Amino acid sequence: MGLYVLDYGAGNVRSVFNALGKFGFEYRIVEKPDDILEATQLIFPGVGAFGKAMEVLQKKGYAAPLKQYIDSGRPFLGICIGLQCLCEGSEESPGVEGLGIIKTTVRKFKTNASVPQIGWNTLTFHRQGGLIPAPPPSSASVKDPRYYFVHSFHLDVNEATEPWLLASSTYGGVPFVSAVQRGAVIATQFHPEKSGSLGLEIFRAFVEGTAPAKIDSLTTLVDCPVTSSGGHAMNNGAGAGCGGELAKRIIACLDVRTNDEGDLVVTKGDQYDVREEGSVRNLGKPVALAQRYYEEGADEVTFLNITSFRNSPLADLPMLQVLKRTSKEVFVPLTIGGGIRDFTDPDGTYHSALEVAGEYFRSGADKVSIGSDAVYAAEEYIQHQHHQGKPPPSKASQPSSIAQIAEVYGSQAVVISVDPRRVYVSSPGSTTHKTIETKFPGPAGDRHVWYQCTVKGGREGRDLGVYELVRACEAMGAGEILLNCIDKDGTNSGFDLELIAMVREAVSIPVIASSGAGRAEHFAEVFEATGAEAALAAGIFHRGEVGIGEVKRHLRDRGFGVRNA
Ligand code: 1PR
Repeated sequence: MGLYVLDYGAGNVRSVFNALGKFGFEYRIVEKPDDILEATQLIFPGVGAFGKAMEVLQKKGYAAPLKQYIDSGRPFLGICIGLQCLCEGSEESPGVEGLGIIKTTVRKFKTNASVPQIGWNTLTFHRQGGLIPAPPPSSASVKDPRYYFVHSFHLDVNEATEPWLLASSTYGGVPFVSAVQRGAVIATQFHPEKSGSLGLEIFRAFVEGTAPAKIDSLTTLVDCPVTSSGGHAMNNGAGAGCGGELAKRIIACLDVRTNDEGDLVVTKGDQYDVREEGSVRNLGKPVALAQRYYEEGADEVTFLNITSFRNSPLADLPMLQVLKRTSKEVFVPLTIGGGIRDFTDPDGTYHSALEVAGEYFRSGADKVSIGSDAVYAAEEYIQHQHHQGKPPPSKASQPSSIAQIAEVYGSQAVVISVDPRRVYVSSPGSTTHKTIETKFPGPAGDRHVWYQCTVKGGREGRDLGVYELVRACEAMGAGEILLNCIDKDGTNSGFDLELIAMVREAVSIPVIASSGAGRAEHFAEVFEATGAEAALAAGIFHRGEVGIGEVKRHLRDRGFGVRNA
């Protein structure tokens, strides 16, 4: 009896526990197949890969009881993979059978937009009165409500999904199912546990049982084109009434380290130098600051543990505590970076990067960001490419940390944090790295530049260009690029548009522009000039010079879709 949560072992289930905890709801975790049959309410959250999820469900003997539970019509809330598993199969894992409740196959996004879809999208309601409140059609008071999505695969809006369809959205011109409901069986492609207060209300309505019963008697509000073939419906992304544009994301970044007094503080560098008059700059406490940014409307919060390369990350209990405490209060995606790599403890115990990442996910992170280790992995990957046809270099045949983490937690959970600096050259031919012609010549008047990757927080330059790095990381399975720039960091002079445009073109995964934001206009500028999907800032938010709300209002006035403006 009671509310159960099915934790199949991948992704950030802690956020769902935190969302339930916020309302004081009691729940149990499914530990054996009988728990599913005994439940009176069941939540199946999940990110990660379809094949992995189904494999675990089968192995633990959960698949059959789950199907039985859902067929009985008892209250069910599936999230992301918890929706996709209801289908017959997925292009993500050919040959793997799903639960077969919704008679369709989950498909990969085929669009020119960057995949995965990461960010805040709107819903178009096909029925009213379901678990997710549809704004009244004439309401001007509800401003563009948005929910957080992160996925590469989706359910088509087609004849098979139509009987289930509660809401759809559009991404890159492709309409897809964003929520289904049949009686008390509900599932969302988006993550309510990461969709701020709107998302939390979905948990409340589900557990309190206030919404579900009404849905079956409803009429279709909006006709999203339905295809009979199961293929994509035709949609120009604008006129068909199937959702709008993905919002540009504004991310607050907290560089965290221990100061000379031994306290964990948020700091901020000027071109990565975080010391002022000999001491580490202290701009506040990590949890309190993250919570403030959440309340001010940040779409994501990123923590970078900037001295992690010196220590063993698993021993970094304060950082894990920061994540645990933050995720109890902050219901937007949390990224943690710093020290995601293989390492060996002083006592000789070996820990893989996957293990380190797993510890962060279990502590409340939705994504991990890999810096130095991504550079080493890319170097090996490129070297391996050069050796094609010859015996591979020693370690290159082992999967990189990027590949390992992406396989278990999904690409969308792996961010690559890049710390480049400009290197001027007289002509493109004078280096093997990809160069661009710059509008800002170097001190000696050189008009060509390549961007050198660094490791260890910018302390060591490598013989690797950013262009080559990001392409290699995408090929290894990374889901997003966090693109810093040492030359611009802390300068308030605007983003390095040339760097960001180059990287935006190099990869098809989302790019987060970072370093140099000084005014709200800089955000509009970077989105207009480069097409970056998100922009991150630190100093201006910490010092209170520009608020997140101000940035969003400016973007909205300039015609960008934003959340909460
Ligand atoms: O190499 O995997 O252990 O990761 C270390 C991580 O720590 C990397 O993501 C690296 O970027 C970060 N890091 C290391 N040293 C520093 C430092 O500042 N001394 N911080 C550092 C990097 C850069 C940004 C910053 C933006 C925006 N911080 O994320 O927040 O530049 O700043 P602004 O808006 O004030 O201009 P690993």
